[in-house]
Amino acid sequence: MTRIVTVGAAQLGPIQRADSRASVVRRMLDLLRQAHEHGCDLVVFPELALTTFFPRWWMEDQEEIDSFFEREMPSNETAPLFNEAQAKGIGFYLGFAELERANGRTRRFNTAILVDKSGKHVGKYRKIHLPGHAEHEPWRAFQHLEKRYFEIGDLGWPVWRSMGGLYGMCICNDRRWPETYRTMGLQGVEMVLLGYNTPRHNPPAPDHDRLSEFHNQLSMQGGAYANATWVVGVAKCGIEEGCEMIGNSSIIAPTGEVVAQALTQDDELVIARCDLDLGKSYKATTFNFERHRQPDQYRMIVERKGAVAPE
Ligand code: ING
Repeated sequence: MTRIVTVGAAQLGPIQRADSRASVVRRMLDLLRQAHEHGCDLVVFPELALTTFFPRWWMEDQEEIDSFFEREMPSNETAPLFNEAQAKGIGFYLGFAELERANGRTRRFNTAILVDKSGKHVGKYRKIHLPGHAEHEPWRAFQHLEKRYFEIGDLGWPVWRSMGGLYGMCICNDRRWPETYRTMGLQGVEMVLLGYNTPRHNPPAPDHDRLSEFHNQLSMQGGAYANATWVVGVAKCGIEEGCEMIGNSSIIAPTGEVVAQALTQDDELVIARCDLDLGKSYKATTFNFERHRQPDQYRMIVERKGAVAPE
């Protein structure tokens, strides 16, 4: 019996600073309605899907910074999303800024959760590869202060058995690093879900800007093929507070092929029927990890942080 999951990549257009969470949830509910009409089992929303991409600004007032974070999930504003998804029997991935108060400590993460078709919280992921910088760099057209506003994720990259398959999660910059996918590949992952907010302009390397969509798909296609897994990458995009972010949301098969992609930089549902067994032939041959990998030759990958060239 084939295990087909109909996936909806729910790309979001821009969210301006003044846009309320309620207005964003209304847009997400519309995408959920479309997903239901097309028989989707699972919907993937972007990274930091409830607010504008606030790490683009230097802020010093912690209260102002924390206004972009969620203290509970679901909250009053997001409960309608959880209720509607459960009523429609649709699972979903949701990215948001998490503020955790526990054991007398306040911690802040760039987080994603997976909720199954029954509304059960399957798992949580906290972003590990935080790009950008931690100090104010006024020379930049805009800041990218994820290293300042978030802690490095402390949950690893788990894989969960849910909704008939093996699912993993990551977030944005994680998708550029092969280690992300391989960690999940070594747990047999069949579908990696990820959201991203990717400014087109990268101030330290403007010559890369023209290749933004190419690098976006290249990273995910490489991860999908080398680990025989589906990859669903979903953008929040368009012009947010004057800063363009790329769309190019994509659903990529374990073959490495892009099977569906967004055509706009606005709210857009991209749909594909994904056979979770499509990676099996690769896992049994080309990427039979147990048969072909040589971990004792890979030590440098774990032990060395930065590149060290020979004298
Ligand atoms: N954004 C970007 C990303 O990795 C970036 C940061 C942009 C890195 C352009 C390299 C080039 O897609 C986030 N939020 O990680």
